[in-house]
Amino acid sequence: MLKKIDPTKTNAWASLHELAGEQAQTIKELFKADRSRAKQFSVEWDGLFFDYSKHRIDEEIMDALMDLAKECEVNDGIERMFKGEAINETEDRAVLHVALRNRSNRKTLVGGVDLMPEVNEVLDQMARFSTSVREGDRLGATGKRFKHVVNIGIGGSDLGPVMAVEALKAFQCNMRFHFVSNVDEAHLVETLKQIKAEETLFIIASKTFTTQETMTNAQSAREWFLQQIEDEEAIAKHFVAVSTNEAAVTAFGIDPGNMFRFWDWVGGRYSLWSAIGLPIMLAIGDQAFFKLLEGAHAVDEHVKVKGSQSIPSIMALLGIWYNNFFEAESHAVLPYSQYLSRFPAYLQQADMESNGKSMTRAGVPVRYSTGPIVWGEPGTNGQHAFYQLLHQGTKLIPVDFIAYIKPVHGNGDHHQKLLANFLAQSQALMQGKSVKEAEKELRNEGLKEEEVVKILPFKVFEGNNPSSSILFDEWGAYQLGQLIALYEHKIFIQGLIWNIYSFDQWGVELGKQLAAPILDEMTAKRNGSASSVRFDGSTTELLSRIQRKLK
Ligand code: G6Q
Repeated sequence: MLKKIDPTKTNAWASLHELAGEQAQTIKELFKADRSRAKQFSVEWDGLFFDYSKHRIDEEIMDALMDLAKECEVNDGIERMFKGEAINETEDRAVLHVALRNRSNRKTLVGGVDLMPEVNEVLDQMARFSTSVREGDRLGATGKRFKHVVNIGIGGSDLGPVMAVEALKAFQCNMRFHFVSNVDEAHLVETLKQIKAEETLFIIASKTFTTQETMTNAQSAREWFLQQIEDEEAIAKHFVAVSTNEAAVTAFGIDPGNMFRFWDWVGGRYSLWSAIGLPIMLAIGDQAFFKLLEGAHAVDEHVKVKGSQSIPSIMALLGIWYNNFFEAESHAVLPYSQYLSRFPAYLQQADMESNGKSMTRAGVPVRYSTGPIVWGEPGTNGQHAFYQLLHQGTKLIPVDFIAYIKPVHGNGDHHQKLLANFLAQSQALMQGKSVKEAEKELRNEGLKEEEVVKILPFKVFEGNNPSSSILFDEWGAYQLGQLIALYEHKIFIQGLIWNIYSFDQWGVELGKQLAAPILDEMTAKRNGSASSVRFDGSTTELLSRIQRKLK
């Protein structure tokens, strides 16, 4: 069980409050005062460079943040997770996505049973399957090779694979990958327009195999398929399932032999390392998929050894510094890579579903701010849009910039420009532009005195906006594994300090229940039955309008 420590009762919390109040020097001034700052506040590790020198921190503040981690017993929490304790207490489950990428194959015990043989067995099954599809040994019902893979799943059974397939597109085979998640028919219909049934492999991905959206899309896809290929037996060749629920998979009509298992100790949003990652393996091949696991495993080992001193822990503590001592409400993640265009959306779920909690582990409401609003878009696109608010808005928004040094493609010119922008933005956010600098610029432009006076206030940038830079030497599956795992551990460590449970998601479960009575009501009305449920006035009004218009 995780310890239940109120972070606000620690000595470090009180010190941090004082330090935040006393802070007089800007980041720019801190750089001027200390030439070794960039070296002191950066970590070079396993082909990546984590620069956190552009933050409102000094040695004393970092020491106090580390003390906070110590007083909240972060290392103890990390150890309990790796040991397979049921740290997801509200669901009485262990949290072992780390076992899925345990490339050392060291024993990982739950209830005295080693999980690794089962994990490896499923990985082997995935590898055999993906190789046979990629190499054309496994064909569709009419003897054609698969050209399309359609993954039907939502939330944790969608966002990870979507993000990773996009992130590693440069290394993909020539099949096309589609992801259908929304129950809005448009998502499925527009996908089906692009494919031919006889060339398509459907993956129905659902941990529970009961999720409304996924089951609805899966049924419709099945019906569509049978309209194209009028042969029930062809289903076995074109539909596979990824789930923990064998009974429901069988009931749906998928042969258990075409099912890839995972386990209840894998949370949905932490499941891309499991069979949920099957589309990723199909896209990049089993060897590259194993590299992805290796990258994440390397971070796991780093966290195990370094604990609260690890990179994810530093990321977590910096987040807490702004979230709890400067009232920052959000956190921007800005990858300078088109391949990472879905990374912020993926992270939104990973972070906000994990740490969007207001109850402590002791079951009493928190009295402090927990998980931030996570958002972002790739650079440089964002620069031409919302960066205005980062530079001159009224909100404090810490930023993570992400990039890799070696270009994936040959044209160095594009990449140089991309990296120049990556560097320029973090620099500008920190330095800002003083009145003096802005005035000099305007005068150099040859503006008249009265124009300078008029326009000057709008040209000033306060600066002192904090950011981290995560810079990889190169880009590939290994690095993506590292990147995701860095954030996973960051999220966990923040949850440990905030004294919340990061691995349940009752808010999401609520969403799964809410629509049911309304849908029942709609069906009842369509069948001419009397209303059975009383809704609030607004819902009743909206519902009857929908029904009137649908008649
Ligand atoms: C993830 C959440 C949630 C879940 C989806 C899909 O951590 O629990 O996003 O992944 O609701 O659930 P199924 O995989 O059971 O369909």
